[in-house]
Amino acid sequence: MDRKNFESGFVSIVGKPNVGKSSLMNRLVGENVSIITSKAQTTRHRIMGIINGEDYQIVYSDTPGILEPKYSLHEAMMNYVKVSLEDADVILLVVEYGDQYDEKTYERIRRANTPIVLLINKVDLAKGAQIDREVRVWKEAFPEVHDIIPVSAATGHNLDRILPVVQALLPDHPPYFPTDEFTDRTERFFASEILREKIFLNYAEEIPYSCEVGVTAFKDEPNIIRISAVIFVERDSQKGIVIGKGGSALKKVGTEARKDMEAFFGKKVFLETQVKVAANWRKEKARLKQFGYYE
Ligand SMILES: Nc1nc2c(ncn2[C@@H]2O[C@H](COP(=O)(O)OP(=O)(O)OP(=O)(O)O)[C@@H](O)[C@H]2O)c(=O)[nH]1
Ligand SMILES: [Mg+2]
Repeated sequence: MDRKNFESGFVSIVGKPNVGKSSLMNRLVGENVSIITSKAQTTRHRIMGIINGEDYQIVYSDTPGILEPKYSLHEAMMNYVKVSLEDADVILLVVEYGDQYDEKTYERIRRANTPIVLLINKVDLAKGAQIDREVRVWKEAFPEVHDIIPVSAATGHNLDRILPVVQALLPDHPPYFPTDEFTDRTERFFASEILREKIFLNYAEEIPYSCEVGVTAFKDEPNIIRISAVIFVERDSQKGIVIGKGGSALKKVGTEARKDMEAFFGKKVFLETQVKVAANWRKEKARLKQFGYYE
């Protein structure tokens, strides 16, 4: 293949929690690489999603929502954001309809010296004229942005406008990844994320934030994938909540996760789950390292 005119680059999707970064990521990549829930701080990692064209490769990075760190897990999450901003050839800054510019969050993005495409997401919640006004307000508050596109990850509105804008900003570069890959992450990672999504969806208050998932075995056999996972909680009292009366809560979570895993891997899955305590893991660097948050 003639690689002379090949364009390739890193496109980092950043923004505050819950604005729809992962929803956009999945739409742009066309695969469910990132989990999505209505709760803030769903995404904890930098996850790459790759699309390949005839003469280009785009490596999107989904990132955790920008926040003020309160414990070590948050620090690790914000480090993913920092590195993704440093690596970026293009920044896709996502805000949601109704958001306003604030210096504290956006100042360092402004300083990144990288072209910024601002996506105002969730415009399905707005009326026509309101969208135009919102675009004007952002343009005034953030004049450095290269382009502003009002979009909806939910309805698909204007999503086709993103690719040409991003493509025009890609540098000449050979592909970073083999052109048949759509992510940098392993099957084990996706298995653990799918289970974590079901935990976010099924439990209230602190539980989702207190849980981490580790996949201890992933055996890809001819007709079935056998997966063993451990759900770590922070305190003994949380174990009972996660398991539920007679194991009912955990059973529901496990069934929902298994179904999604089967759809994702395109294969029958046997999923076995256990709940263990990893005391205060969110604050313990050594634990976070073990869970894959630090290299
Ligand atoms: N109405 C509407 N809701 C949306 C849209 N895009 C995403 N959402 C919803 O917003 C919520 C958050 O979406 P995510 O994609 O998980 O947001 P995120 O920015 O990745 O969130 P964190 O990972 O927690 O930072 C979910 O309930 C989505 O269904 C949209 O275009 N319109
Ligand atoms: Mg997310």
